[in-house]
Amino acid sequence: MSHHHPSDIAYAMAREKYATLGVDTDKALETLHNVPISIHCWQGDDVGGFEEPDSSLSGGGIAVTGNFPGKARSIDELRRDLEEVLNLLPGKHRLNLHASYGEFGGKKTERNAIRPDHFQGWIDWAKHSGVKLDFNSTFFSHPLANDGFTLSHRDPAVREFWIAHAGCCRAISEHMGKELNDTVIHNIWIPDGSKDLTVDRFLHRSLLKESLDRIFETKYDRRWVKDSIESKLFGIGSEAFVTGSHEFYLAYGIAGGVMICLDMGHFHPTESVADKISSLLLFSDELMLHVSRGIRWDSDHVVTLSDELLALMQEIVRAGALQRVHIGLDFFDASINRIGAWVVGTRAARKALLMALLEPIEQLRKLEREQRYFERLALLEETRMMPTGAVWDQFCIQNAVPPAGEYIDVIRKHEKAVLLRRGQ
Ligand code: RNT
Ligand code: ZN
Repeated sequence: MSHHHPSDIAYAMAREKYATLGVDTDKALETLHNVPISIHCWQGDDVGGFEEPDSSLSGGGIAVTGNFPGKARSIDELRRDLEEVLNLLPGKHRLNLHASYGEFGGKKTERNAIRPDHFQGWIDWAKHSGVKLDFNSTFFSHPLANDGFTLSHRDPAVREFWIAHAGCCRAISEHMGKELNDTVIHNIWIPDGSKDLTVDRFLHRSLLKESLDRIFETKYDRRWVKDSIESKLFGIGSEAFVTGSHEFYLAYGIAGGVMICLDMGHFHPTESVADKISSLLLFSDELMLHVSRGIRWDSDHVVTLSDELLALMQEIVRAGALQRVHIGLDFFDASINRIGAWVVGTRAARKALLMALLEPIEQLRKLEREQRYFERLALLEETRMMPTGAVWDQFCIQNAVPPAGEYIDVIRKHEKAVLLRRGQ
């Protein structure tokens, strides 16, 4: 490698500086490259999906705000947008699909009747694009979710419908796994809960437990499918009661051997999701994450390089758990360029991971062991001033994607040429 390009010189200097702290930047970049980030498909069309007739986002504790032009109107447009996104992202990626994103060929297909072939187009696209897949049952935006309850509904017929839906989704996940020779993580999040004081909490939670037991009765080879269950604190319309609370799924997951999914927006605003990692990993083999950014509430803002995000990645790396924690994204913003939102958020997640990998962990552990706490604090402070940016740019260049802020112009041009020409 010739050291003539300014970024090469910057990297050479950064590498030397990190070496003085005992950190090997080349090794960090190699690790960084191999950690997959599962990109959520739903940032591209405001969680609308492509069911017939159009179900779009309604009810169920999720809200998307904004009306920036250029939202993907078809699966074809969504795929092209994703390709644009992938071209601007360094490292390995997965695509996290929702059941409402199947190809139903213009026909109304009930959610308890969806099949693997409705997702064959996505599987082929994934093979072609070199990404692996994850999957989610879709328990919202549906007439049978309008009461605010699905798997924990009082009416057994409603529960049956949703149990069958999850059954279809797990079969689809298995098919995807076999086709891609990989493990698909199938996630369950339900909007179940009540706006106001609920007295029969025990009933709803027993019903949810029963429904989950039924769903997981069917066993799949963990080579192809692993399930995760995602809790929530509250949602719009479920302020007073949420059936699937953290305690519920934590207990269910540990007792039943099902992975927990932690969404960063689904806890009290001052609660540290990062600090849960080292506890959960002692009782569960694996974890799923929905990396998000809440502002005041579960607002699903575009992920940025925040202290919370950095702390989360640090805890994963410090616990040596990169193989056990699956990083997925979950944010949606319709008020800015959606491709830009995807790119900024995904790059931020990987930047945080890089910073965690560049931590002088051996030195920090030594200081801690020796109770030299001032020095530990000082070293942690000084790592903030290290030339991380130069290492990041090197990573982008190695991966043939724009370094630093060079993606901004690419997205601006694409907005003019493609997005602004799309109708609503
Ligand atoms: C909702 C959950 C859930 C959804 C996606 C679309 O609060 O976070 O994960 O955002 O499944
Ligand atoms: Zn989520």
